Amino acid sequence: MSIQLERRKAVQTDEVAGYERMLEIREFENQINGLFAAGLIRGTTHLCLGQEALDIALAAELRPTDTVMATYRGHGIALALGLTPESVLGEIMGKTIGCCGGVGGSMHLADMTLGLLPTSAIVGGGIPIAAGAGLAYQLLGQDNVGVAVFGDGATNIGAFHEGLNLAAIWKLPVIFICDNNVYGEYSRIDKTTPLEDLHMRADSYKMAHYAVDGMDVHATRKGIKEAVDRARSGGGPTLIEAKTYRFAGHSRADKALYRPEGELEKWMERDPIKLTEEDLVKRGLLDSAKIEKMRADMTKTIEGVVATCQAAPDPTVASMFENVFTK
Ligand SMILES: Cc1ncc(C[n+]2csc(CCOP(=O)(O)OP(=O)(O)O)c2C)c(N)n1
Ligand SMILES: [Mg+2]
Repeated sequence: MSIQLERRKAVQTDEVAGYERMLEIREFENQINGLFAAGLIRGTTHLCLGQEALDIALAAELRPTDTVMATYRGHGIALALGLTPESVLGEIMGKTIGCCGGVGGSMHLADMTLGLLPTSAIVGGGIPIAAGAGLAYQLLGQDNVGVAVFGDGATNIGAFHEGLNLAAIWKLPVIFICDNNVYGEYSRIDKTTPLEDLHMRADSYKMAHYAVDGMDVHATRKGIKEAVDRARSGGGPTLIEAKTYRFAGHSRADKALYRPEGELEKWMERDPIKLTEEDLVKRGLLDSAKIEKMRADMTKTIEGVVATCQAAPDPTVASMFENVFTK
């Protein structure tokens, strides 16, 4: 079994491994901040800090044969699904060891063996693509599912409504997951969208829909499982709204000064990593000494990944034209 599939299996079979992956995502994103400031990452980058529970829940409930379309805020999803930190950071730093050979960058992460189509910067763009994957599975008679993960802002895009309508009328095996992290770029949701519970929009397509607590890995897994079971058994699509919060700004150096005072602190009381630790300790699966060691080990591991990626070769200019066509 490849290392990627082993990593995927770990989060599906072991809750402590799931917690460890959340730490990996957190540490990874914290390092990216510093690398960006040091000029070692070109272009831009969007951190998923605060959204680790959703990433792990997805990876735990989906099979590698399902298809996932995610957004530019996709580092955590890629790591959770099983891509190695070297292949994700290598891609972000534009190195040949990256999952797309270093020519894609932070917003274009992919691994077809794990079902991750290239992540995309086009807001809402993944929604019709996931519906298309669902249509393919329906026509082929396979019980795989197409999944689109997108932000709250994407629910105001035409592709959201077209994708949901098509999936509903053809009862496609698709799961639409909206990570409602309260902000779309630099705008608070209440400035752009006239309703709070975005999952209600699925009502107009007669589609199953509900919200889940996106800070709680168990609640999110339960919601995704229900949708997966419905899709695999021919029951059609579901819109899930995961209520989360973006701990960082929109991208790179954005300090998010537009946030009301105290809002971040209030959400950080329900930091998904903290909630998971409390749960695992309560159930006797971890204790504070083990947690401290896991955190320290993860910091070292990711520092090692950074060193590996810094030392890795840059792609040639010619490699830009290499994977453009397929036979
Ligand atoms: C089709 C399209 N329109 C506009 C943009 C510019 N844009 C980039 S991110 C963003 C906000 C999206 O909000 P949300 O879906 O909540 O994502 P988040 O910022 O939470 O990641 C916009 C409008 C884009 N990338 N694609
Ligand atoms: Mg958002």
